[in-house]
Amino acid sequence: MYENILYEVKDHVGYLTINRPKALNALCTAVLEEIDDCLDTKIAPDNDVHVVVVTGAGRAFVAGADISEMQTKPVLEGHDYTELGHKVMDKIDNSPKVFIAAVNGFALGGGCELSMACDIRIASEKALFGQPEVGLGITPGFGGTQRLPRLVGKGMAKYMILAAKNVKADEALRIGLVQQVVPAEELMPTVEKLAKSIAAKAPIAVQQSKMAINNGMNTDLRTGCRLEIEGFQQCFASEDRVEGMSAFVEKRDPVFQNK
Ligand code: CO8
Repeated sequence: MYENILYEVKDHVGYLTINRPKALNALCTAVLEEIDDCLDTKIAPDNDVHVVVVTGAGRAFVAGADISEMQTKPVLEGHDYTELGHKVMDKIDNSPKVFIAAVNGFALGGGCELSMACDIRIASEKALFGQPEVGLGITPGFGGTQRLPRLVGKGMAKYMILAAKNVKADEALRIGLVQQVVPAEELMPTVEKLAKSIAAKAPIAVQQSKMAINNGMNTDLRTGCRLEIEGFQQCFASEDRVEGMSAFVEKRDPVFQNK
């Protein structure tokens, strides 16, 4: 039983909600440890869940790392805290499952970083993104200096990080930080529909595509294309590839078995 997060599964989709609304879902150590545990013990071993939605309870997605907690930390403990945050973000980023951030409100600092560790970001019109850390005397510490430029380019990332410029949902869409913006009341239905549509695809094909994109972005084009060939070959050897192509030829919906 968790105190700061909620996790449930509906129709083969996992829903992870950061549930500390009084502190705008700030990521204190306890929250990060609970997310870490949930990723290891509930999400990773569940072969029925291929897509996970991450959102926040109340008016924020996540308003950042917990500033009150950080304020009291000596230097070394602070280092452990940033390691813990990175560990959680890396687990999400490198998971074979697809993570969708349903960004319902403030996504600042560690909140923006949590959304960027996810594969896809869908935002409510009320969402606000930013990396305000330099105003607190720190750099982004959960991957922001690395994931933000990879998503929006170096210039815009520097504008947001060095000048601590927040961007509203429409601007986040324009710069490619989010993939879709919807009215607040449509956020969860939109994300649910997207999650189900991904969950209905061949899991091995979705996983291999995610891995090829992620690993390819960290290498040169030639090596990336080799990674794609390896992933493609694994898919081609799978039963789900036979099912997907047979279903097309037979003009019916495929039934994938994750084999
Ligand atoms: N940490 C702790 N508490 C927070 C945080 C936070 N990040 N954000 C909000 N809260 C708390 C407030 O203190 C307040 O608590 P209380 O009611 O007890 O006073 C409650 O949430 C509601 O907040 P506000 O009253 O401030 O609500 P407003 O609507 O007036 O403002 C804002 C909302 C604009 C989001 C404002 O709360 C704010 O600016 N929050 C801080 C945003 C921020 O700077 N985030 C970045 C944090 S640093 C970070 O994420 C670095 C990550 C890497 C760390 C690595 C460490 C080694």
